[in-house]
Amino acid sequence: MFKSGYVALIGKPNVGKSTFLNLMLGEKLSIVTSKPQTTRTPIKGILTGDNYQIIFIDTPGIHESLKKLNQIMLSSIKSTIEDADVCLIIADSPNNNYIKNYEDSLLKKNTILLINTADKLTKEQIDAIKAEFLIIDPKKTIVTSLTIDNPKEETLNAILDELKEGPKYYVEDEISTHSVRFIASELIRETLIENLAEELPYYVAVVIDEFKERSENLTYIKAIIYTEKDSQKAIVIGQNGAMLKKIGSIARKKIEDLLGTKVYLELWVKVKKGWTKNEKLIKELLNS
Ligand SMILES: Nc1nc2c(ncn2[C@@H]2O[C@H](COP(=O)(O)OP(=O)(O)OP(=O)(O)O)[C@@H](O)[C@H]2O)c(=O)[nH]1
Ligand SMILES: [Mg+2]
Repeated sequence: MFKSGYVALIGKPNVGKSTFLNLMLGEKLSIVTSKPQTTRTPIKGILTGDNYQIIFIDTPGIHESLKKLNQIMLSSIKSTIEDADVCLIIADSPNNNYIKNYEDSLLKKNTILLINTADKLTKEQIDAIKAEFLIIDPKKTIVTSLTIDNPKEETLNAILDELKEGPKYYVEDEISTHSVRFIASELIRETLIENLAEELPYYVAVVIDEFKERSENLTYIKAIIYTEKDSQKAIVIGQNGAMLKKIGSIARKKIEDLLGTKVYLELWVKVKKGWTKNEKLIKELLNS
């Protein structure tokens, strides 16, 4: 029997959802940083085996902010849960009150609870997390540490137990529906998050303006980094352009690994006044 289905990855910011996706796919598809709220748009990753196909949807972390950008990021999560066949919830600490807001949708689904960073948790904390999720009645609970234990087989089997017979939606070698262009813009954003202090990463967006294969071994990419204010633009550029140069050189190497060619990366910084507060601009910058 061939099994297939959609698996939504749900959890608070920074619990390891994107780390999990990359582990399952064996590829870096979703960006990962040590800071919360890294993932902004749902990222689809496809894992195909001899008798199964799983489509993972990596979502932005659930949190309780009222800011416009955050609300737009969250609005997609409920529908992702509703469209999924299985929900895999990742938690790395107690206090998962958000779950109450999704209880009705989650109770209709088969759910798996993955307790991550077990290396850092006490037995009491693990028991507290398990108790919090009793209300959604998980089919299975896995206690692990994604970066240490490599729980790929165990989670894969748990997911396959919950999936039903279904079609092969995508061809075998397709691991994502996202373009390399989009993934390249995410790698630039990941580099910005890693190198900019404090809150600033939340006010930047990256849009690829040109993406051209100049030859078999050289790709030319022009990307625009948008900030909300002139003062933020100045920080991204840095003194004598030092910060932008550093971002460019780190991001270029990541994109070269992705594409397998040399990359000529040109970065521009522009101001789009108040973009994180304007629904139309948010949609434009997040989806281009
Ligand atoms: N110590 C430890 N760190 C981990 C583990 N799993 C993930 N991390 C780290 O936790 C951080 C967050 O991981 P992400 O995968 O970006 O988390 P996320 O849930 O996708 O976060 P958002 O996209 O912001 O919602 C990264 O620095 C990971 O390397 C683990 O098992 N142990
Ligand atoms: Mg993420």
